[in-house]
Amino acid sequence: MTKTALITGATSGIGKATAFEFAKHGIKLILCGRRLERLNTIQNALKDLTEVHILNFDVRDKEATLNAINSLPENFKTIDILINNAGNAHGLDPINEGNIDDWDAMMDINVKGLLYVSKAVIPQMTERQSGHIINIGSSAGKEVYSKGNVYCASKHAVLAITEGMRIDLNPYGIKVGAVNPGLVETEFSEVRFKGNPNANNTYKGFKALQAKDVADVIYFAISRPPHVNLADILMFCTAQANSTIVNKEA
Ligand code: NDP
Ligand code: 8X3
Repeated sequence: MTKTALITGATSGIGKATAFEFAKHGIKLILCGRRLERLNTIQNALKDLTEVHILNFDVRDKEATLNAINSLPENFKTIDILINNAGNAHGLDPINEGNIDDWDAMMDINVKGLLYVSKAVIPQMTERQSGHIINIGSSAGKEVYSKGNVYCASKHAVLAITEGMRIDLNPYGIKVGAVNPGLVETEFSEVRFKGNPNANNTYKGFKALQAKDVADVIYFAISRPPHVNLADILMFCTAQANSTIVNKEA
């Protein structure tokens, strides 16, 4: 039977690559993000592979999130797979110099936004006693690094929420897991360093993970047999050993 996946943060990076990977396998898609033009372009690019419905909302907006997901058309109402991917880092500052707006953005989007989307989707999964939720965490959710403070906290929270979901949704047969990448070359650094022309230096001197590499792993996770759940995947590019050790060319 054709499955339907809802992907947040589908306008860019990991979410967009996951949409393309899922479409190749004929999975019906509900693609979410704030940049409507991009959603339209992606919907158009995928329309020959699968059915695509777009939802244009900001995950920080509780009402908009619940309304968008609750008002899906009949043929997209049953969500089998939820990929909670929307998120970013904002800033890289020592805690004593951190910007409160950056802190709000990370906690509101990465943590509360993920909860709002999950709140809109989980009841139908518990009712059907089936479903699969993958939360995109980070190596930053496993290990705190210098100046990572609040971003790391938000991703530690994603991991705690993932574990909590897996425990609470266990009686309903719902699969819950996290995919936690290290450095992935996406728009992530542009957002983190807001307009700084050196933002992309983050990925210079080594081959970082590409969005498609992460999408491949997400597809692998959702395509396992019914009795198999990949609970927690940590993935790095070969050049990266942990959050602080990256083997870069001189
Ligand atoms: P991108 O910046 O390329 O993509 C981020 C996506 O999140 C965009 O589609 C953006 O859509 C969406 N998004 C951001 N804020 C909001 C919001 N308020 N409401 C709705 N959607 C929002 O980054 P990545 O693809 O790299 O990031 C995806 C996830 O992967 C994030 O959770 C990130 O923390 C995580 N991650 C990234 C790593 C990396 O090194 N790149 C490593 C580990 C984890 P739009 O702006 O259109 O709303
Ligand atoms: C993104 C990876 O190392 O920039 O979550 O925090 S890192």
